[in-house]
Amino acid sequence: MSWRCGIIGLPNAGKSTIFNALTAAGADTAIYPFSTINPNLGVAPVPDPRLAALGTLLKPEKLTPTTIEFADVAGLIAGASKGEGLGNQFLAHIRDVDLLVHVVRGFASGKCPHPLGSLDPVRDVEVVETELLLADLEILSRQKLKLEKKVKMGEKAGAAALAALSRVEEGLNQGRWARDLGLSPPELEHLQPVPLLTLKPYLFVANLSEDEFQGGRHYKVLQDLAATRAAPLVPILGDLEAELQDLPPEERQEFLAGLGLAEPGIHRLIQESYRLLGLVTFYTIVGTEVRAWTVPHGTPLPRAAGRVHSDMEKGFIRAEVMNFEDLQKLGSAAKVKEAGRLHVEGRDYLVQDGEILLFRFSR
Ligand SMILES: Nc1nc2c(ncn2[C@@H]2O[C@H](COP(=O)(O)OP(=O)(O)OP(=O)(O)O)[C@@H](O)[C@H]2O)c(=O)[nH]1
Ligand SMILES: [Mg+2]
Repeated sequence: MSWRCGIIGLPNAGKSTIFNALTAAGADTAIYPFSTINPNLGVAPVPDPRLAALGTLLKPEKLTPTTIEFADVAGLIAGASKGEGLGNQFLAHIRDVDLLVHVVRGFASGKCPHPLGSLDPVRDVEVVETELLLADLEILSRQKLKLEKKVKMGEKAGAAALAALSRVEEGLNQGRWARDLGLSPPELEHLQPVPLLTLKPYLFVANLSEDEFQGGRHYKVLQDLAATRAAPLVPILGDLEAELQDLPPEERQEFLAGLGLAEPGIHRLIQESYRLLGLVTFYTIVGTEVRAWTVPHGTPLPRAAGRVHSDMEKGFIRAEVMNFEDLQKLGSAAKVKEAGRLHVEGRDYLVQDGEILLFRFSR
């Protein structure tokens, strides 16, 4: 199982540029709109100070971070939900992502004109959000028609589903997103067959010029807007961060320090995405490799073992569990055990963020 974040926004907002900064995939970027047509897919390593500390402590031959996927799709414009631009394709490509990353342009550029003629992040956000909302209304109305037919034919279960869909439709018509309607678990169950965009976790990226980043007007306005959506906003210096990928790792830090930054904005973007998706990290130390893995919050041990290998899930017996802080403080697994801080857990135990797991299983 992997998690995919969809990068959305107007044409020329810098989506592919940020995708490249995240994944080093080298997707095409261009000064003209709709330079991306087919989605670019790539994985980004999840920045993890704990994994780095385990590397320093244990000196393994191999240190493998966990990853998260990003999809960079075509830009969307007003009317996309009715097929304008690359509308329908665009919408099909983001139906199956787990989280929406909305890139908003906060840089002026003579060589790359804004598709709407001026820099105005609030207008830009509204254009994109309106299309998401209209696209959801469209898909809801189609699903409702199907259900209404079933109810007429006497299918009782359809009525409750229809009520859930109508509630979302009503909310959307008032401009309220599905994710903000406080839907109950049974309602969410009924919405399963309808991949609503406005139900997905959501965050903003402000793609800024250096001037804007140092406290510009457009950046401030975007911060206020994101607060009204209760969505995180991550500032990124898109073109500079994409260039960072071409530098050797040791020079990247220097480059960032020159800009007064402790770490790249894309790190925060990945971490925020991870948090919004409700994911946790556990670690394995096997032979000469220390490796980080991702599971959703509340995952029982056998399923976590299955991330590593399906045989380990099938034959799961138990796991030895330590937490990162204990290992860091005490210096070795043997010392953690000696101090009585290593515990043995069975199949009902739920993995906690930052645990180091040793699985015991039968073949
Ligand atoms: N000055 C400046 N230019 C940028 C920045 N980010 C991207 N650009 C430039 O803006 C242009 C468009 O960037 P892309 O990444 O191709 O934009 P996109 O959102 O993927 O565009 P479409 O795929 O056409 O929808 C390119 O020429 C980039 O070099 C930035 O932060 N500052
Ligand atoms: Mg693009």
